[in-house]
Amino acid sequence: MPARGKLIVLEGLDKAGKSSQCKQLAAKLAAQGLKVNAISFPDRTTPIGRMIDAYLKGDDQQDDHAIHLLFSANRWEVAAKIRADIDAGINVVIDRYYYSGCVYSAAKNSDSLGLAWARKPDEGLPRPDAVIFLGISQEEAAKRGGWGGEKYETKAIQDRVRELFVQLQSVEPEKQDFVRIDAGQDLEEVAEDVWEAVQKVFKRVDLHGEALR
Ligand code: DGP
Ligand code: NA
Ligand code: NA
Repeated sequence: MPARGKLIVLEGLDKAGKSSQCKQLAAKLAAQGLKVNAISFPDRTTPIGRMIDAYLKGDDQQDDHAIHLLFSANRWEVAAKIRADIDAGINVVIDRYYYSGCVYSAAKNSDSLGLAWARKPDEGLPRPDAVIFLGISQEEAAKRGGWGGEKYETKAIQDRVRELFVQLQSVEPEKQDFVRIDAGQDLEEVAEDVWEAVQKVFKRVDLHGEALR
């Protein structure tokens, strides 16, 4: 029986270089003759995704809980496909997942929407074999130029996102998922570190015949 696919997530703040690292990782896996499906959340192409896109680009004041549930639903829309891919031996690389999900929502509204509340609706989604966290200092992120104009791209929210990612990396079970990489290095060095981390994950999963959780 061929090995199952691996589920690898890349996470980080805006400007950490996730999208470009995801593309490179998917290309490297494909170059090894492995099957790979690269996806990104939020997926703005579905009907729910279009509502999220309008929220991110607009200045409407929708309720934060309602918005959070849309982001979660947008992940559930794809959950069965992710499991099917993994079973079929296709590796899945994801640009943001429920880790961003909790952190951004809690960053926006920490009064009534904490990390624990935000994590609930995503419980039961396929758990990644590893989350590669692209960590970048405030100073390095600032050098990469300003953010775009979307909803969470303000200094206040990004500072809070940074703190909450640190918090999330200290609670069980999420804590065990993270592999931290210094994304302030040159892009090629970051790509090498990502590749090294991913190879370790492949070895670990195949060696122990770990099932997808
Ligand atoms: P991206 O297209 O990957 O840059 O994501 C767009 C923005 O949406 C980004 O600022 C992070 C945020 N985001 C991603 N997932 C979630 C989520 O589940 N909940 C909330 N509130 N924000 C999210
Ligand atoms: Na973004
Ligand atoms: Na994304």
